[in-house]
Amino acid sequence: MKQSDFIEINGFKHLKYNGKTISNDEMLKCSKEYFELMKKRRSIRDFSDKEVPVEVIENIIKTASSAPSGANKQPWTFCVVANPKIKKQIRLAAEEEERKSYAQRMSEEWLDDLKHLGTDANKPFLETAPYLIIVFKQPFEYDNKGKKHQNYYVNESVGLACGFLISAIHNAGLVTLTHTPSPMRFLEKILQRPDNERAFLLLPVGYASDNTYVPNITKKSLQEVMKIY
Ligand code: IYR
Repeated sequence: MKQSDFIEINGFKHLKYNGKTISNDEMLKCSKEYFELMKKRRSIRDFSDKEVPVEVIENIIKTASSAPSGANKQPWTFCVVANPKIKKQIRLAAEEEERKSYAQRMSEEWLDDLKHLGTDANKPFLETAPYLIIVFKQPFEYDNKGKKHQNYYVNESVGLACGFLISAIHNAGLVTLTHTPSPMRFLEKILQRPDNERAFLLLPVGYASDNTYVPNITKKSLQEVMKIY
């Protein structure tokens, strides 16, 4: 980096933005290709136990952690679980909560809305998938003097990081599922997270098992989701 690539604005060092500009034709091609890639993503519930190199998981998490966040606080932690004993503990605790949810906590309408997905309280993927990524949000953090500081737009920020995470998983040729056992406090206990962290989302990561079928669902049309003013 040359000295001239930096300037000072409002007393803070700024770096010359080096984004490349591409032609409209290239833009069209790239945007179409990315759409073609992403529209093949599906939530997978049947996992193979085939191993995944941990470096791939590291790259995926580096991608997720490059997401924008309120005041660039990056209020997240990605816990990666490969240990079969911890996966089993998580499965047992998640299934206990899910049994209560399916039996008592979820409304008739909610259960009806889920019927076509074929979900239930059994979560074998929590043990079969080679990795579980548990995303924690940090509503506040401590500085090195132990003083508490609030973070900003925490749900938005961590939601964005999870979007990046899911697209990176798909781009690597792997599959995942956004699993939301509720309530999720058991994850904080099992993984012994500090008191400024709350479980946000659990994503098993790996390969789909052979001969996996997925629900025949469609996405809303562009006309339904995009309004031009
Ligand atoms: N968290 C439960 C139920 C569930 C809820 C929604 I909204 C889904 O899209 C799918 C499942 C579970 O993981 O089974």
